[in-house]
Amino acid sequence: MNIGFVPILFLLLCHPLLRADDTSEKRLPNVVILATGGTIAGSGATSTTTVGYKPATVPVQALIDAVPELKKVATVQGEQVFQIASQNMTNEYWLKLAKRVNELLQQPDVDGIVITHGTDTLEETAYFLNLVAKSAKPVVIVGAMRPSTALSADGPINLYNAVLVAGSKEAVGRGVLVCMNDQINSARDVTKTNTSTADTFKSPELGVLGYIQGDRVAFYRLPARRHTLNSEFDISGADKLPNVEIAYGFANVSRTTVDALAAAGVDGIVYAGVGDGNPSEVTEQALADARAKGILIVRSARVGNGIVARNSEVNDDKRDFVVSDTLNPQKARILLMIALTKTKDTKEIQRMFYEY
Ligand code: DAS
Repeated sequence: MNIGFVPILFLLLCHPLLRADDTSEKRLPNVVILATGGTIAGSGATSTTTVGYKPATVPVQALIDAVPELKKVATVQGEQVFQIASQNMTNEYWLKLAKRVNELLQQPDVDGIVITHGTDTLEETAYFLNLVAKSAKPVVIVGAMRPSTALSADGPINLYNAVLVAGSKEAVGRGVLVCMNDQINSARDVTKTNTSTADTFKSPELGVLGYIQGDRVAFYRLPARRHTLNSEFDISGADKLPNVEIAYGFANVSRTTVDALAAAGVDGIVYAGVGDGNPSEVTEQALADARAKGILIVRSARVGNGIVARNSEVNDDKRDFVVSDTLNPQKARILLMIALTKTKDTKEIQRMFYEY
């Protein structure tokens, strides 16, 4: 049951950065930078090496030292949580990062958190934290599309902007945010849309939440779905997460992938269907057979935008499938994984897909 916006509003008004009489107004915000790797921490052989560089080589303090302007806008401290190219992200890394984020968010002297991250799975880490971070304080995820050694490296300005947003009053209560290319996107809607360009992160059709221009943080929208303090999920006691994988749809698809996942004993399968999440007759039967073994099935779509609706060309009621609403397959996988830490009831899980 959605606890609604009013209690959140009350919590926000108690937030140190929002209490006008508080001395916190006079000091710079305290922002912790948690580094995890990626291109933002990458290095190449020459200043024009924008492909063929090595990600995840530059340590967090060097990232901070490369942007002395940070001292103008926040008091920052850095922590190297791990150092990976984010295509190697795992549930274990996610749990480690989420627990450290939540520890820091409970500290009264921490006003916001920035996470430097590879761009390949950045949207997934952002959405995972959007579901499990337990604070209204800003959590901002940032990456780069050019390594730190490149001409016009985008990492330094992205990091500066991310710290600005993480220390801002305006960002309080808006869920986990992704700041790159002067834009502020919500964790739920943002996705990587280009393999190599600096403007790769977009929220197609649903749009950005705001912009950073000069030192101004400007918001124009609030996220519509539940997140952070308004989330029912808690991973504080978890040391592992359910195993959910994705099967991809295409013309002439066979049941091989779905059967292999079922045989591997996954807890859930997200099907990236064609059109509005359609499996072929062959793969629909494979999904039904997997469901009969107790595996949760979510129909998402490879299309990337729009609603995957219940009982459109598949009788989801009869098959006991869940539909992803507008979540793309990689994000539907995260919500199903987190949902399975609480329930296997498909009606409850469908409610979650309509609320988060
Ligand atoms: N391989 C990419 C990653 O670490 C590099 C990047 O774009 O950050 O996600």
